[in-house]
Amino acid sequence: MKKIQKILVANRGEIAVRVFKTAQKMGIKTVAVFSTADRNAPHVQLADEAICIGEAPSNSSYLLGDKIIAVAKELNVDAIHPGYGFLSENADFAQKVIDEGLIFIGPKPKAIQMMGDKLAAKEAVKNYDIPMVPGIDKAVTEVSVAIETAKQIGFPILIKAAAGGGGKGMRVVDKESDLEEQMERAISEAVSAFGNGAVFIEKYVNSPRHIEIQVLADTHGHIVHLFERECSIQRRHQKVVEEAPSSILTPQIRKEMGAAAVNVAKSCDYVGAGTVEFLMDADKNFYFLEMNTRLQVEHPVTEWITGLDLVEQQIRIAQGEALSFSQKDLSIKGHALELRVYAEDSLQHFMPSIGKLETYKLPVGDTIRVDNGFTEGMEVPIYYDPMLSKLITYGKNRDEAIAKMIEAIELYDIQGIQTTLAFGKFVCEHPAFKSGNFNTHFVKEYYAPEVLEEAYKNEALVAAKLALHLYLKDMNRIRMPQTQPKPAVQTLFNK
Ligand code: MV4
Repeated sequence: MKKIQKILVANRGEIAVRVFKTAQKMGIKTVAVFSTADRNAPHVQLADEAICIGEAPSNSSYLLGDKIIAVAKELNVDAIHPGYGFLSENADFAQKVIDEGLIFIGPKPKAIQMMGDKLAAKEAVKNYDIPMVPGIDKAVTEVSVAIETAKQIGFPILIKAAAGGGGKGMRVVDKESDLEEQMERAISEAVSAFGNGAVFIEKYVNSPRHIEIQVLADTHGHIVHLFERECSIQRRHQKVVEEAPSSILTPQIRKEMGAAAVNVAKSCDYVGAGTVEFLMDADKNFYFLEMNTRLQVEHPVTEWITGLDLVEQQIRIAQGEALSFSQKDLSIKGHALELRVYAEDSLQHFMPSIGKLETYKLPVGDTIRVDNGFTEGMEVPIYYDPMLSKLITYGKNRDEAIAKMIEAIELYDIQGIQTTLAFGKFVCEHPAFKSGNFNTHFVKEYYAPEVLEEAYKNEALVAAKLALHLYLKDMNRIRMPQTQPKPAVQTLFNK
């Protein structure tokens, strides 16, 4: 296959920047597409060419597959990288890209489609010896069938939408008398959210951990896994902190999960970079959940512990190269953490914080990486995902990576909007997180705005004390050696 010489990224923000950096490293020309809200965005600045494709709302710009393909053809682009979100897991878009004679940097449309339907995914992996949560792998419409299934596997059960994923349309049912009502709700929710009312039933796994395996598959039949990421720190199915490796996997379980993930990739004839998600229960049993057929937000932690550039691997695979390493060449070195920094107010129910980045200074350091999509002076658009940047830190071990994360959080200087940085610090300093003894309920269990407010208050008090101390020292030394502090100030100082 011919070498890719020009790539268009059908995306925006930090991931577009991320892909352009590797393309440039590889000597590949780059094309950005952008909406009117992103005229001054870094991804537009960085690309060799940039084309405005429409108005700010995603469905007038970044979701216009046909328009993006037309731009790609017009500019003699060889390949389209979809990033994550937007068109990245749209099988019809991938097919159109191919039909127009371009390369889609990702798996075949068939794999995207199969893994996008959770029931089709279960069907695909059936003969590949993959551990599954007990349940029914067919669409359930009859309440009687649901009751039968629930009795077999035992309550509590979880009703899930076949077209769902990411937690949308899930319902826990504790007892038989709630089942009919919850089924009806789940089905009507699935119809309105996905236009597909198919639901299925699984045993509800209590307080699970979310562990996912990165895989790479080339077009020559080679598949490897790049170990795991743990993403249990989430807030309403939005990941907050991710890490690699997981603090609870043993080498044996890691090997078993890796082998299972490679088999999932095999089952759908996977090509490219993909992620196989598992749930892990308190006894370290793991169960296949779903496969994400894109490069994920949290890919940098895997890059840091393996030394691989995943975007480079995606591009090499897309131009027909065979993987240049095998499983035995891969090992884990050190520990990496990622914090997603959102333009949200952690004290106000994580409401989007809109406004201008009056000050926007990012941390720098040897074991600090920031994947960022914004610059000082930019408005944070209300139309897209509110993630500003990803802060990734590295250490020889987990404790070092956590300490570096806390240090790096404090090096940020963002004025003009609220961010989740302090919330990230709260997580990293929490005993449950530090000990590794946590699960997907961490945020629900431990976080309340009051906890952060208290931390802010203490910080303000320390700052006030320090300022006063310096002020008094200064007065004594230079200006008015005899002057006593005013009583009101004295009170604050002695508190
Ligand atoms: C589950 C589960 C418990 N038992 N399935 C949430 C997102 C979707 N991908 C699957 N999810 C879950 N499926 C069974 N049988 C608990 C969750 C879940 C979860 C999973 C991963 C990360 C965070 C989560 C938060 C709540 C629930």
